Amino acid sequence: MEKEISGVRIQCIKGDIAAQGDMDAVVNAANAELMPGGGVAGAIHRAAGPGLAEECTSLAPIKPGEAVITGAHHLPNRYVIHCLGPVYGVDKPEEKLLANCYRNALKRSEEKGIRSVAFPAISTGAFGYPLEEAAQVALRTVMKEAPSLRFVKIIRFVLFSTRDYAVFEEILAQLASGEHV
Ligand code: AR6
Repeated sequence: MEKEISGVRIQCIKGDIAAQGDMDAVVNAANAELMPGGGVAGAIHRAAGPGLAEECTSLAPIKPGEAVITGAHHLPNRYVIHCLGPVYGVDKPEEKLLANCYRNALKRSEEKGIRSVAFPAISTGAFGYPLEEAAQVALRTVMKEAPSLRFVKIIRFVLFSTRDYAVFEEILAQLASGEHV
């Protein structure tokens, strides 16, 4: 599913964030230390190889809402952008911190002239952010940023489960048609 907003193609697909070979950059749902973990971070570090964790060492720790960029090592992309999402119920205000992740990841992308970037649903796994709420924040934030992007032309949300995909797809359709905005 795809919607075009201010010349930016916003896509939702079901898939694996570590297997997005047609994208310039992929976003990692990182931990503060930028080390391998479970979920997205595990998949990204496994596919990238140990060089990624080595490169990350000098950039850590990061705070909730921040984003840092590294090379992609053995991943089929040019860059990895590492975001630390808020832990739901702990890092507050959650909504602002989660929106900052998406905004800052797009900022890092623009600085490098990146044209396509793929995001996972940050904070919705180990960090416990309810999926619908997180999807609203993620999609509203990238739609709000779209008009000011010079380089980024494709923003892809890569959802791991059929249910997660269905939620993102529905909210993107609603927001793009102007309902509930
Ligand atoms: N591709 C796309 N999405 C995935 C993948 C994948 N390969 N694997 C899981 N997801 P999480 P968080 C989905 O836990 O909540 C880590 O251990 C998953 O179903 O990866 O931000 C880090 O080290 C969920 O919907 O990220 C941190 O400590 C979403 O991606 C902590 O977890 C995010 O789940 C970060 O927690």
